[in-house]
Amino acid sequence: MPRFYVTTPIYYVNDVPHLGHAYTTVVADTLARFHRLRGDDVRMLTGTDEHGQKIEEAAEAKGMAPKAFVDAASEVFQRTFAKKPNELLTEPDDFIRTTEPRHVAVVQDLWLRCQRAGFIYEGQYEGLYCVGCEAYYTEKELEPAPPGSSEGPSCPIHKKPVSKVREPSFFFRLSAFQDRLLAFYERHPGFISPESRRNEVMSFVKAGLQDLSVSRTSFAWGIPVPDAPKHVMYVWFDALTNYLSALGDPKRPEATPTLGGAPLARYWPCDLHLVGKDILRFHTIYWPAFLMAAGFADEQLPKKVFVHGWLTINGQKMSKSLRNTVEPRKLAEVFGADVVRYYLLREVAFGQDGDFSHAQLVARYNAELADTLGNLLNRTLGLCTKLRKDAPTLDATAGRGPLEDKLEEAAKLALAGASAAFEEVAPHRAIDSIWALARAANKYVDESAPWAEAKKGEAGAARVDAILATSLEVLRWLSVLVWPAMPTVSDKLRAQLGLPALEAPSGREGTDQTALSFARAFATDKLALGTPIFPKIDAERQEQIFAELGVAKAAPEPEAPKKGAASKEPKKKEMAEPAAEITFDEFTRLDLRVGTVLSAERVPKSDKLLKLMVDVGEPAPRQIVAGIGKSFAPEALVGQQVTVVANLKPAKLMGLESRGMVLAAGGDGEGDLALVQPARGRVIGTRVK
Ligand code: ME8
Repeated sequence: MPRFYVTTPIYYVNDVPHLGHAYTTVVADTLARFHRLRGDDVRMLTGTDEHGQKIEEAAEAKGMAPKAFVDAASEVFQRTFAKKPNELLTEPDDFIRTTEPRHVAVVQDLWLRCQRAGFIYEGQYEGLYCVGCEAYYTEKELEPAPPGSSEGPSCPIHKKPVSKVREPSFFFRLSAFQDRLLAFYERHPGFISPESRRNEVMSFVKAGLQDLSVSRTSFAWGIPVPDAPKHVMYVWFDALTNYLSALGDPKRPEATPTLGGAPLARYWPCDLHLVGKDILRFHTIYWPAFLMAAGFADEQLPKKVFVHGWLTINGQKMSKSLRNTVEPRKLAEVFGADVVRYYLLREVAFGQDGDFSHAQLVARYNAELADTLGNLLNRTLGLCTKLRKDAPTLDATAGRGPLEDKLEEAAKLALAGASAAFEEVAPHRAIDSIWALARAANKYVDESAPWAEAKKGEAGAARVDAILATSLEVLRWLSVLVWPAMPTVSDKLRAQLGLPALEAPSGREGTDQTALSFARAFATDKLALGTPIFPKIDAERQEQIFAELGVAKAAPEPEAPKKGAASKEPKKKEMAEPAAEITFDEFTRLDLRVGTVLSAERVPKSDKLLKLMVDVGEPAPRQIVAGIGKSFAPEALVGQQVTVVANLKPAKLMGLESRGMVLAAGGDGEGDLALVQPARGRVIGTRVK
């Protein structure tokens, strides 16, 4: 039975839910929805991390007892991500809190199993601890104190001096797992994604692992160590176990409660842990080592940890003063939850660092939602009303031609591309594939020109029906494809198409609703052209929205100096030596044009090169060989507008003539290029200057 168990990190309750938390949770929810649509038996888990020194101190600062503090704080996370309906339309199947008895019991049991197997022993800890990270540091990893300062070295993430800790402690024999972890990573190359993170972890483990202090005696807010009441457990031993405790304990089915009648063990091992890059090592080193120590075989370990990058806000590090402008609730109120979800999924190649920019959100909203998907719906339904008002069905069979074949092909490519991308945890590529279809459909309406066929009277009638039925069918496909990312937009699309909302419940196997067949006839008696789903945001409205959110007022925080490898801050590109100055006349010698990609295919034996046919407004399209194949699936480029250097001297690449160049930004990593595109659709051939 196909199953899919996906988790987010459990969030610390000393903070309020912010855009970073929303990011991981929305991606998890979108992937969970995709699997539900496919008919898989899905379970999605999120929750709150409520123990540890950091939380104890936060409660104290508020003058509250820790339990009362975490109850209130967890409730805010539940309202944001779990209770229905919530601001971002996320629907986890469970919300785990680490203060719940069901969690505590499983953590203590896991501890005992590690201890009985000889992997936990008692000793004395002496070292450096950062409360912000709830992590131990070696001298080498810290930032030295400024010369002349009386303070000690600082945490590279929190920039605050670490504390010296000397106390009795239990240790986890992490050093014993170095070889086994490396062998596990070798045998399961997909365990850590993306590849660059896998390499990072492997080098770290190869350099040697030290035993880990896993209990503390200097504070009390934690899970008690069994038979050692003075000790509370290290918060990461406690927190990581949530992924298991929420399911009960598969190693002890007799002690395992049930979920809807089925043993909880049904979802283990976990298919996908989604985490930010800040908590990479905890999930890829400690977590499998704890499980191995407790007797889990390799095939009982989690299948994949996908590590995503860091979001900045309008180019700034996320900070308390900026957060109010990007509170998930406020954004959803202003733009709608679906739009926020779309933007989070679309803007950043999942895995890379990226920026959340309000201006870019509005630009994408207008170009991709209003002008592309919204426009396709409005014009198609408008044409149906205008040209075939009272027809109860439209049949494409008689009037079908090569344009319909091509669009059906594009729909199949989009479905295959989006499905593969969702499976590969690349939601941005899934969206690319889906929007390639929406663009192709708009182009199809332009090219097939049903209004011109209608003018031919009887002679054009079959073509009119074929064009309208085919456009409606593509919209039906789109309503299915967008559901994981934008569930209520899907409902609205379907309501206007006269179709029932999709339902794909969790926790049981269902039919595969993505197994679409391309129907030749469309029932039109229930079509209901409604108000536009995505009304355009003009400059005035944008100004209003920004004022409402306080976007312009958010004062940029000064950049903290970046040192050390483990920085939580995003990398900002150092501007390389600027190129030599040119005059304006020299610049105008560059002929930059807006073009549209008509077709794209991989160049055999190259993973980097794509052969594109690009329409730049000339009588025939141009062949351009572009080195962007690691960043884009060919089908995702079809229909995209690009900026072309049109007067570049032709060159041969792998034996293929290339006439021009497609502009893209980035490119010092694997697959992180972004196309340079006009923010709104432009007429093909428009000069860029
Ligand atoms: O680390 N960009 O909790 P946490 C992208 N309790 N993602 C971000 C982000 C940003 N700027 N800020 C936060 C903890 N996140 C532990 C986890 S798991 C057993 C215990 C997201 O509240 C991202 O997923 O600090 C990151 O890993 C997580 O929030 C950290 O949340």
